[in-house]
Amino acid sequence: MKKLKLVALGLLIASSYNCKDFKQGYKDGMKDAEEEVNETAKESKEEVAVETIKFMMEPKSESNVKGEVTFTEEGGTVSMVAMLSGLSEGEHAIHIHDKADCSSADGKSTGGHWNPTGTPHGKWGAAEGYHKGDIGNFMADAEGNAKVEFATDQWCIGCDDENKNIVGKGVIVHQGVDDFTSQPSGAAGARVSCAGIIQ
Ligand SMILES: [Cu+2]
Ligand SMILES: [Zn+2]
Repeated sequence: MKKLKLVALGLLIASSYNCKDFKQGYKDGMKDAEEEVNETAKESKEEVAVETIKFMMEPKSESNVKGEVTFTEEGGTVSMVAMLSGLSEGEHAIHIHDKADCSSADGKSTGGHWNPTGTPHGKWGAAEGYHKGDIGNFMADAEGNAKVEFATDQWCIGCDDENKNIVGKGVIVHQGVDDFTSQPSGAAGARVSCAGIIQ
């Protein structure tokens, strides 16, 4: 009888140990599953954070300059790529102007340079100051084509910071070159292509 009791106790201990083991194993499994869910949520959140907007650039001031401009925001940086054709060979200026309104034939409906910080016109990054729209100059090849690339963490697409938000502004390509010193716009000449940044 005593022997039987001992065996029963032994079984009880063994089974409770197994049960605890199983529970621990189950818990670990749950933890893995939770981590997996968190990882998936994180990945999809990052995917949502990439935003791309694209616009056609239309000829202005009786030019043939057209193309498209794309803005992509990822990880706090906005990248701009403009693909242009119909330019004269050589250097031209490109800026972001104050309004998304390309309705006028000369592109002046976009207003002056986008300048939310009230600083002088200048070369991007200059210590003396520069406009948030002062992208600068680029080169067109002998066929009149150009690819303009620019990236900055000082812009955003549709955020609440009006010192950074490019939505509601306009992209202007000029016939001439930005001298980075003439105020308020670098004496870059006629506005030959325009796109409104409208979300
Ligand atoms: Cu301009
Ligand atoms: Zn400027």
